[in-house]
Amino acid sequence: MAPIDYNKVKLASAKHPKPPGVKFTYGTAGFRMKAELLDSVTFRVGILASLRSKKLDSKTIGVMITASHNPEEDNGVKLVDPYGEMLEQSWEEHATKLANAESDDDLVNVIQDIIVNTGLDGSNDSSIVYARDTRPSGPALVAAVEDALKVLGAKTLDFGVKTTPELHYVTRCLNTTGTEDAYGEPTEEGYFKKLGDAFRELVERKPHPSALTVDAANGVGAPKIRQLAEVVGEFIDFNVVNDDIYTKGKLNFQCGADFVKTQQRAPPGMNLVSGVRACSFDGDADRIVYYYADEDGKFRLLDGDKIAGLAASFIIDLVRTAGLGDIKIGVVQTAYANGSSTAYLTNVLKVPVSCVPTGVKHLHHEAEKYDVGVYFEANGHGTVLFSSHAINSIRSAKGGTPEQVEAINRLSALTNLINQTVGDAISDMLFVESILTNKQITLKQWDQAYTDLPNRLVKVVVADRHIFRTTDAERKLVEPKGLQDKINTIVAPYTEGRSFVRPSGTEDVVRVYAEAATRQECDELAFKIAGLVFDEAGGVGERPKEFL
Ligand code: G16
Repeated sequence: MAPIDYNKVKLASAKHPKPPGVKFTYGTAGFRMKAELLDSVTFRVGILASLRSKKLDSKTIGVMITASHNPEEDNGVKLVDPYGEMLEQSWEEHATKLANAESDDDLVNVIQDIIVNTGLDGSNDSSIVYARDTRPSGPALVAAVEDALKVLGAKTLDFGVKTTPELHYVTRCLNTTGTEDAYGEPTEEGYFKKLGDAFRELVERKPHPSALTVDAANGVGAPKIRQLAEVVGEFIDFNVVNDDIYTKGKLNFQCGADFVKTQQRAPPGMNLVSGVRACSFDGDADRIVYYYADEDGKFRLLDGDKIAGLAASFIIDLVRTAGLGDIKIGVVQTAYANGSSTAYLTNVLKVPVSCVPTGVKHLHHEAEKYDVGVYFEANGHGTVLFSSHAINSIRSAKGGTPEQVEAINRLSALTNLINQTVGDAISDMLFVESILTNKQITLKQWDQAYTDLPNRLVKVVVADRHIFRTTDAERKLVEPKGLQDKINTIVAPYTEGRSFVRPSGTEDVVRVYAEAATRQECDELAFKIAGLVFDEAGGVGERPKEFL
């Protein structure tokens, strides 16, 4: 216990000056921008992490340095709360104020304001665990965080180069060890052992599927999947591609989940012929999408919506078979969810579906409202949450028949297999593989649950994306004024047409989504709306082109 020495804070801060004229915002997943602009931000996020820990009775807070799916030259930093969830939203404002303090004196003033406004005791101890992905800019940004933690006397654990979900996992483990909510061993070995044991329980004694090609986006997922293979290798063969984490410029370049989802094709160089089973991670391995080629060699995507449908239908069946009818299951999506997926969940699986704004932080909290909350963004980011009621019901259930006992055991294994802190490509991959193995179905059979409406996601660069404001879970624009009416007029004639526009919280672009009954209508609609945004809201550079 020691009070904060503000002179030392100022001296340390002077080594991490804020670049003048830059405005930082804590966006969809923390601060994210060109790495060269982030030194002061990461230093200050280190300060915020320590303050957050002090506020929460010295619980361990996680700091992750990553820009996930963004290009390699970007980086980012975000905080993880004690149970592995994203930073509580009310603290995002503190983060933004700290990051934008112009001088060292201003920084001290903001720290003091946070202390007063949150009622925290600045002399409390603090404890921080931090990790980074494989970006070349990572070590210098870690050093900036460490400078802040040192000056505030925080207890620290350097978790090294890890996937983002591993950092979320270990944060929760560190805070629950020795309690009845203990989540696992707070080590990487503990993480792989937990997943490996649960996967073994779900798939042993079943015929194994053919090898899985994993595109690791030339990111941290590549070495991690090799570690995973050491614990589950007897049940599944991985063929890892795009695993070059050393050559500059390769991270997320023409590969990875975001490329595959937005381009709707396999990464160049992957030999995706009929019969190959493939999936892609993103740069920090918190997203996953699956795909295959049909008999005609046509690319078929199984995105986050398809994973949500597969997961929900499997869990619904297990809960029913186990006789645990009081467990209420729900699915959470965003506006990007394909219209066909929402119709499938609602009309076929008959589960309640909620729609929330983009960002795991929004989906996670909505999913907590169910006993079993399945949440997935179409981009492949998602997980399943089991409430304590659900976990207690599963653990205490005995089952009267062998089928019931088996269903209960599988549900129990799922609660260990699924990383309930955040979307996790490795855990989600094992989850999907265990469902496919249990059902003994192919990717094509999984795909047949419903047919996606053709859809298109376009990025439009504008002078200031902050002029865009949305409502209704981002499905409608409020500002720029009048733009939504024009969008409505363009969409109206399209069969099953839908389109919305929202500012990205991770990239300096505006995103345009469109779907319609046919590929031609969809592409035409996306082109028209993207052009409208470009023309009416300060488009920069080249006007969006037609899709040929
Ligand atoms: C992050 C968030 C996701 C979000 C994505 C894109 O993903 O964690 O929830 O869908 O950004 O957000 P936006 O459209 O606002 O740029 P990741 O994988 O980059 O961390």
